[in-house]
Amino acid sequence: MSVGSEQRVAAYRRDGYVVVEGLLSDDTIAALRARTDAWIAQSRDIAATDEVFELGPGHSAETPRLERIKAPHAVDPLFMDLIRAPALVEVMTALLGPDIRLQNSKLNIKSTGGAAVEWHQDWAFYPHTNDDVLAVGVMLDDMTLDNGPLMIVPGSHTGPVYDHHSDGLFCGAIPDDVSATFPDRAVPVTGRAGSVSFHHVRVLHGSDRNRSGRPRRLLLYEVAAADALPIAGGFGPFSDWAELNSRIIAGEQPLEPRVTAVPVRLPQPLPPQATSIFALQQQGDNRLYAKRGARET
Ligand SMILES: O=C(O)CCC(=O)C(=O)O
Repeated sequence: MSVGSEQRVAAYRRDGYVVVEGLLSDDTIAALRARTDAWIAQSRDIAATDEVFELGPGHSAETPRLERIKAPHAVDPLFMDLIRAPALVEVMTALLGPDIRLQNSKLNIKSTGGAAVEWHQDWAFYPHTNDDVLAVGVMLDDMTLDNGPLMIVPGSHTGPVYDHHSDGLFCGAIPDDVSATFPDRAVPVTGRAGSVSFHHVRVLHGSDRNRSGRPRRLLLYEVAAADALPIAGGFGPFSDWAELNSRIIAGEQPLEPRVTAVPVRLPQPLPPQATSIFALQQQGDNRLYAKRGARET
């Protein structure tokens, strides 16, 4: 079966996600892990979240709690080269068409005990002119049931776009009374390191805390059909044609955006700390995982 096979495309259209086991080689994963370990070591000298490093609660030089590297593709060419790797491009073009563009990337580091990510749709953070947009998730570690794997509600990408606000501010998480039904309908996205998931921008997802003794590092790329242009969000409406084109992964950037009847709600207004999904979610009250976890411990 080719990596961009018809069965995989059909599964993605039906479920809103698909996982390709063993897509990347052990050598590739080893290189990505080595770079990640170097960033974790570097974070010992950093006291506050900045443009690249997102630090978690309790971070210190002795016990680094680096939660995220922001936009690793812009920091190290290894990460830009990876998203252009033929095996990844074959799947992405099968799912999105021949012209595709990288929107952003992030490396989520969920160490032992690392926090949950509350239920959300990526679309709430970065709506586009059409929803041919997905997240590529490169598993740098085995994603297992106990280390806080991505949880996805299959088929939810064709359903409603939910409110992600709390007390009138964008918090990047769905209210608990709505998300309470999601855990029972969700499936875990597990796989060996080197496996890669592809999830639709509107699919409902979240992930629990890491209850294992092993790290769970997930490298995420936000990728769009090139005719989908951002309306709002971190990488909002573009201002520089050359910069936009520099992120083309395959094909070319068309001059005509494709505008479809997609539901859009702006990720605004923002709370005081809007440095990442982690910071946003902590400031709101939409925290199903955190509240359930607190009851269990
Ligand atoms: O790292 C995770 O478990 C999920 C992250 C996620 O959904 C996001 O960063 O948008």
